[in-house]
Amino acid sequence: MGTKPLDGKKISEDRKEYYGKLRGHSCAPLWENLAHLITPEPVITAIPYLWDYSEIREDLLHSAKVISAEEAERRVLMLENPTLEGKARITESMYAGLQLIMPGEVARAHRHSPAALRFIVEGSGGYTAVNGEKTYMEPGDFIITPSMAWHDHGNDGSDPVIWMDGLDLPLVNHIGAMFMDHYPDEQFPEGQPQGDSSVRYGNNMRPIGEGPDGLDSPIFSYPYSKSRETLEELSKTTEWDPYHGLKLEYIDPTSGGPAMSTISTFLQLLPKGFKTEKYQTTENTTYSVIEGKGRIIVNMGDSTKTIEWEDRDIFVVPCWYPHQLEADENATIFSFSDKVVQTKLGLYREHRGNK
Ligand code: 1HN
Repeated sequence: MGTKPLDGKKISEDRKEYYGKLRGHSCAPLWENLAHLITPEPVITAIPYLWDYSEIREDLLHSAKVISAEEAERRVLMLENPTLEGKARITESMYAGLQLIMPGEVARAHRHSPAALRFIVEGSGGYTAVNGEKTYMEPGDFIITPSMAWHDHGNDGSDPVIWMDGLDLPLVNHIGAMFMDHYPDEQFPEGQPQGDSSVRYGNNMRPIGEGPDGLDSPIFSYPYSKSRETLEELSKTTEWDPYHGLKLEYIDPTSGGPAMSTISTFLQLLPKGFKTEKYQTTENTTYSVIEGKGRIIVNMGDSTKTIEWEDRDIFVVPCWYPHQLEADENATIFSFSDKVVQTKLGLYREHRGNK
């Protein structure tokens, strides 16, 4: 913004002087800015990009030599979109990182207003406790830490445990409603027994008097063993969606709505040889590949960008980039996006096929 209009016309001296005076009064002329403030279609800074797990795994493991989980509080490599360096964003609206917890370590209890998800990438014996209810995590499991829920993590196993964190941090940051508390002890006191929330809410029943609150799912662990089996069974009887293959959304079973109130979460199966039709959405999506390999072909305007992915890679497709997914082997992919927020705000759009 400034005194140079977008169409490159020179500004007259009186206008310049007038604009200078306006700045002094904390005002600015809309007519000089309208064309780039309101664009016919999204103008996005973030770019489609892939983090090669085999490359960054080494960097992440090295972090354990540099800092302890105790000192770091959370030993995480943030995945920053190359065009959003220093902004802790993987896309315009979402944060993602890879967290490492070594055998015997504890990541101390805290809580904050941004909501978080964990998607387990590697290792067994890791656990997270949400308000004192502990859940062990296996690769492919999806775990929710709702806004302001106390949480700590640990590793009772013998190998490093690595997961992807996804947070709505940029959205909360933008709004300003940021809060964080540290629990006085390293771990939050043990609460409900392991598996309690799944028993209570995960069997198509619920204790009477306990209804949905419209926020996050009371089930905070969605094990891969179950979700993978669901995909597998459905794949035998369901027709493939030309734009998504077979894509399921994680839901809050008490409301039928999205599992999280600010982050949409999905698990998707693409059979070997499948290529999706061209698809464009305002969602900003981060993908974490669990099994298989293939590529995503993204339309960049004048050119196309092909990004090859395989298991454990993480890649992003920001808002409004037309794209197609292609699988060379049966592939399962987890993804998260801001769709639920956009939908609530009436902003969500998608376009199927060619224009
Ligand atoms: C956080 O609390 C965790 O609890 C992970 O594991 C990543 C990124 C930004 C802010 C807080 C965690 C985070 C985070």
